[in-house]
Amino acid sequence: MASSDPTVAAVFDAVAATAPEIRAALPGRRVESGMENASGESVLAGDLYADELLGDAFTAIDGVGSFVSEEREEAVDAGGPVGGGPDDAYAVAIDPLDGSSNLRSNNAMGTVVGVYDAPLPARGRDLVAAGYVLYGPITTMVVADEAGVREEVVERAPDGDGVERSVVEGDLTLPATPTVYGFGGRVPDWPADFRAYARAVEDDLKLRYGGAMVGDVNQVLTYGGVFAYPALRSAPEGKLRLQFEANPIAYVIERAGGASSDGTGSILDVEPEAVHQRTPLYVGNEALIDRLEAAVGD
Ligand code: AFP
Repeated sequence: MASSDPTVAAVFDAVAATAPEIRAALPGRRVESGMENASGESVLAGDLYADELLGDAFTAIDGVGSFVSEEREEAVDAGGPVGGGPDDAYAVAIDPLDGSSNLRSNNAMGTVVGVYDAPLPARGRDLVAAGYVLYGPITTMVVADEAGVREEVVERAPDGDGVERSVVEGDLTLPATPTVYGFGGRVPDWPADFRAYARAVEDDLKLRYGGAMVGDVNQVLTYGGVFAYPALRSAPEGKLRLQFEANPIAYVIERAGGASSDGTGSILDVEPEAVHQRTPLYVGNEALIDRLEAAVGD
């Protein structure tokens, strides 16, 4: 069940088509590239490979005018004016390999994608679709758009030519009863108000934190609960990037019936200032996000 918008469908076709290639390349690309990305983080060969594959794929899509990536300093022109007009192209934002530090420990990783109908950096409200690939025991892709949220299994076709995609959940919604939580950063680095919230939440929920946002968010989307990479005492803006991590994940969770916050309101309303700007990210069941905003809100 592809998106009704042909460009959105083409973007997720490209993401699905590259998923087996990225996954197959991971074992050989656990090494440091010796480079740092625009966020000052060390880059693995796997990050660069995924970024190159996806960048080439998006550039080939007529309806994509530009894209930004965690691994690239500036937006890449993909051939067309971007804006909200009927003939304008979309802008795509990607985290090509989210959780790449999990490569050494052989844990879950993912690819995050957001499709905006505005030039980047853009507000999350300008998203027309968002989703992620999860490289877990199996490769799945979650896609959220105006029709809702669905989960697909993505496998290489038996003849090796292309991929087979099967929708395993056509109407993915956040379970009403929360059961898991996952909070990033180090406890001593949590501000006192968040630490108090965390202590209260952990009495009711089970800890599920694997160090890759995509895997941890997928736990919340599967079992209900809350994921946070909070504002830290050492980094009040948190760690995660708005354009290609927080906005797409917030869009998915809100489309699935949950809520998102930067501590004061929906992530999708955060004012965009720069492609690599960071934001605290809290997503999950609405009541847990309301409690979070009551605890840390200004
Ligand atoms: P890497 O891509 O460098 O592994 O970072 C992953 C991430 O951006 C996000 O996926 C995780 O939620 C978060 O960082 C984990 O950060 P910590 O390593 O500080 O827990």
